[in-house]
Order: sequence, then structure tokens, then C-alpha cells
Amino acid sequence: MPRLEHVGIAVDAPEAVAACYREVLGVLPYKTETVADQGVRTHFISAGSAKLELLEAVADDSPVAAFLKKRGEGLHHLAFEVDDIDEAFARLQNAGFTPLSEAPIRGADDKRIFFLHPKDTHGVLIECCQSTPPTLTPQEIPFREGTLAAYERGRSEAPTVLLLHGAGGCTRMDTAPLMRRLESDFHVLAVDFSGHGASDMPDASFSADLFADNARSVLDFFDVERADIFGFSMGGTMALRFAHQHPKRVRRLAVHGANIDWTPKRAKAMQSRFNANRVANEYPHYAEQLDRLHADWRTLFRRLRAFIASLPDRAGALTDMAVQVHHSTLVSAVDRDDLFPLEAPLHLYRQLPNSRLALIPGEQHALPAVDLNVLMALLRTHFAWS
Ligand code: CMX
Repeated sequence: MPRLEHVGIAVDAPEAVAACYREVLGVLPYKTETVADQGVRTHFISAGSAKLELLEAVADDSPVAAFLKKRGEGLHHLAFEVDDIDEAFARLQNAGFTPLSEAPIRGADDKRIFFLHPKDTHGVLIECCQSTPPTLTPQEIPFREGTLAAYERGRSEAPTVLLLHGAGGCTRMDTAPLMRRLESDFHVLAVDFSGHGASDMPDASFSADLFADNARSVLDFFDVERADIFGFSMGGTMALRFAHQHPKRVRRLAVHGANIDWTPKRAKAMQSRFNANRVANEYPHYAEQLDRLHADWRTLFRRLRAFIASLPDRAGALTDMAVQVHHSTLVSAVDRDDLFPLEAPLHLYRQLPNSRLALIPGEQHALPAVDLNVLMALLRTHFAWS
């Protein structure tokens, strides 16, 4: 179902309006962006699950200037996020609505948008929008003999959340959509683990210490003393590892799809996902994506298989570690995960001394398949808890 993404408000003086919402909501705009071809400057304010978009005219002949002249400051449009903007455009046009452009166009905030004529929508201008993947430019961080790729969004004065992706994934594959959703309230950092994405392949073999050290290097580089950490799957285990090693540097934790109870069966199931020849032969589209996103995914897969093979011997040590992580931790998973059984999140939840459990309806382990609205609502509640 489309979700209310933002409310557009036409304003004469953005500073005065921002000061007003500071009183009402307690926050200031987190981002300003000019959409030159529409003659408008946008100022985004976080309002929980949706945003306010203050619209300031930057050209006298712009539609927002005309709107302000005719109606004065006030509600300009409601924007609903849809899953497939082209499908929504065709469907609503066929249903008799009048789109105000010939096709979806570029909007603010890395979105594709279109408007519907208010004559068909009872006088309210309605926008449909779809987020496009953000332009993520990595920053190179020195790490041991090579570099790590790290990503930063949001305001650096806001509380920091560090996002850790899963084995064989990377920021662009796994955690980028979360960066976009969290950037309005948090200073969001993400890193490609060693050997993943745009980070260098390390000389050392893969280990929990190596990946936890990746997390430490990112926080050090951005001068962040303490952060909330979200980790998906292997990233979840690394978040726990980091919190265990550096308890003072972590405020809260959230782990999704993580497993610490490594039986030989679970290790085998995970390893079979990293069979490079099978992926190349049976899933050519996935292989193309891996080619694009990792420097050398075949070597990455080979080294992950070796790392995963070592995990059943470490299951006891991982459980010993978990019982000592006292941070408030949200353990989440999909209820019919196709990789790990329900016992995996339950085990982790029971070992962690200060954890909450959330199950999200779903069948696929992969983070991009999880209902982002549900996961975001859980994360916002968990991380914003004072
Ligand atoms: N509320 C109610 N009615 C509105 C309206 C509004 N905010 N804006 C326009 N209308 C009405 C107009 O009065 C007009 O009515 P009539 O046909 O009866 O005269 C009709 O809708 C069409 O408006 P228009 O300006 O003549 O049509 P255009 O196709 O030239 O432009 C629109 C339509 C909505 C794109 C433009 O008016 C506008 O507001 N542009 C700014 C868009 C904007 O906010 N961009 C920032 C980024 C958006 C984002 O990413 O969220």
C-alpha cells in the first residue's frame, strides 16, 4: 500500500517556518535541496514516519511563486511513496486521473515523481514518488595494508548509526535503503567489510576480529566516540563482536537475520550460497550484479566459504560472547527465513541479557526482501528510545 512519504508546504520564509516546526516537533530541517528546473528550494524536516517538505520559490515565475501569490503559505501537496512509479503512473492514468507530466520526472531527494491534477483529487495536489538508490560515493579509509570504503549520510551533529551489511553483500546491496530512511534523524555511517564491495581484499584471512576492526576504523575515521549499530546477518554478529570488545563505544544494537548458533548444517546451508560456479551458471543476473558491486567476488566467495567452515567450532565461543553483551539489543528476523530456522533468532534473543525480539512476516533471508516499513518502524522505536 502506498505510504505517506511527505507533506509539501509552500512557504514564504523558510527560516520562520523552520523555527515554528522546531517548537512543534523539536527538530530543524536536516537537508536543503534546490530543484532548479521546477524553480523551488526544498527543506526537509523529519516528522516520524513521514517528512515535511517546505517549498520555497527561487524564481518569480515558478509554480510555487504563483501558488504563494494566489493562496499564501500552506499545504501544497501530499506525496505517497509507491513501489513502482511507472506502474502507478499507468494505473492511475487508466483509472481516469490526469497526470501533470507525460511520464514520471526527477523530484527532490533522489526520487522519481509525478503529480495528479487536483480536479480529479478533490482539490488536493497529490504526488506519487519512488526513491531511487542514493548516489553513494565511498570515502576511502586507511585500513591495515589497504583501504575500506565507507559511506556517510545525514547531519554529523545527529546521533550516529553505523550499518553493517551481510556476508557476500555490501552497502549498496544491503543497507543503502536503510541509510536513506535513517538519514533524516541520524548521522548514518556504513562500511563495506574487507574484501566486500569497494573495500580492498585483505591479506589476512577473514575473521570476526578483522570485521569488528573494520567497524572500529570507520568510527575512528569519522571521529565518532559512540554509536548505535545495526547489523544484518554476518554484520549482526560483527556488531555484537564489536560491542563485546568496545562496550563504551556502543549505545544500542539492532541485529537482523543474525545467527551465532553455528551447527554444521547451518554452515553448509550458508556455504552453498557462496558457490561461485553455481551462481555463475544458474543465476547469471545475480552474477552480473556481483561483478558490478565487488572488485573480485569469486575470491570473496572462496574466502567466505573458508570462514564459514570455521564457525561451527566457534559456536560455543560466540554464545559465551553474547551472554556478555549487555547493550539494549533488538533481535529481528523474518519468521520463515529460508536460510536460518526460527531457533536461530530465538537462541540469540535468549542469550543476550538485554534484548527484545521482533519477528517480521517474510520468507527470504536477504535484507532487500524484508518489508522496509516494518523494519524501519522497529529501528526508529529502538534507536530513538531515550
Ligand atoms: N494545490 C491545489 N491545486 C493546485 C496546486 C496545489 N498545490 N498546484 C497547482 N494546482 C492547480 C492549478 O491551479 C491548476 O488548476 P487549473 O487547471 O484549474 O487552472 C492545476 O492544478 C494545474 O496546475 P498548473 O500549475 O497549471 O500545471 P503545471 O502542469 O504547469 O504544474 C505542478 C503542475 C503541480 C507540477 C506545479 O504547479 C508545481 O507545483 N510545481 C512545483 C512542484 C514541486 O513542488 N516541486 C518540488 C519537488 C517535489 C518533490 O520532489 O516532492
